[in-house]
Amino acid sequence: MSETLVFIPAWNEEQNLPAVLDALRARLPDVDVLVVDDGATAEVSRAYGAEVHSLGANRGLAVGIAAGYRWALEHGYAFCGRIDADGQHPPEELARLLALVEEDRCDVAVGSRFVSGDGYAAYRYRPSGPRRFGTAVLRRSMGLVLARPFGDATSGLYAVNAKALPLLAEPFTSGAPEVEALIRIADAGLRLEEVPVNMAERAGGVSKLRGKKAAMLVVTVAGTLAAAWLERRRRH
Ligand SMILES: Nc1nc2c(ncn2[C@@H]2O[C@H](COP(=O)(O)OP(=O)(O)OP(=O)(O)O)[C@@H](O)[C@H]2O)c(=O)[nH]1
Ligand SMILES: [Mg+2]
Repeated sequence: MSETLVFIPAWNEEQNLPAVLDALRARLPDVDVLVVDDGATAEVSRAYGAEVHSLGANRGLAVGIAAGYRWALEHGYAFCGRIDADGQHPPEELARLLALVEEDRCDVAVGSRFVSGDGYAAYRYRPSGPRRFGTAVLRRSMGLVLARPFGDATSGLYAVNAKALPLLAEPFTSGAPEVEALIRIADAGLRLEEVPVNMAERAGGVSKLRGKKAAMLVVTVAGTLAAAWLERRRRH
């Protein structure tokens, strides 16, 4: 057993998983790999050498994320990474994030398209149209709630150490689990780093985040942030 687990939430990603699992194995040969499967991906995941945690039916991304961290917690891993199954997260970027937590430079490292530095140019990702508005609103409100700037609050590219696992293994109650995760991490006083990374386009299949759903996400995120803010005021 490795001291690091990398998990991949996956729902109907059987076309994309072979390339993702091969690339992950090539760049990070020593980590254990878990696919949190909501359907259609168990067989291909095993064929490409991953462990599979099947949820049996489509339970939603929020459930899949908590299940991945819970697996890492219950199996005693010291470090845990998360990448998407659609090929958007290059394994070399995950490797950079994992190095940060392994070197104890932070407790949680989140890969970000919207911050610059370390040779990553500013404005290398310009969301288009409605997404630009959504990300701007989200960035401002995250800044308020976390009391620090945070550019890419819906990123799913993560590396965390064991201190963060109990927080992230608890079920997420909103439709914006990544935002909820960041709030939990900040509230617990863990060291959080937003790290510039490059991301690719989804390799194939359809995004679960289109049209009405994308608009709903903005509403959901706003609700999650407002709830966190009210909860804080109640406690003070
Ligand atoms: N287990 C599980 N995984 C899911 C579910 N919904 C999405 N995923 C996975 O979560 C990851 C992110 O989903 P995407 O549809 O790519 O969402 P996104 O990256 O925010 O949106 P795009 O930028 O348009 O790709 C992918 O690996 C999906 O397969 C779900 O209901 N259950
Ligand atoms: Mg995606």
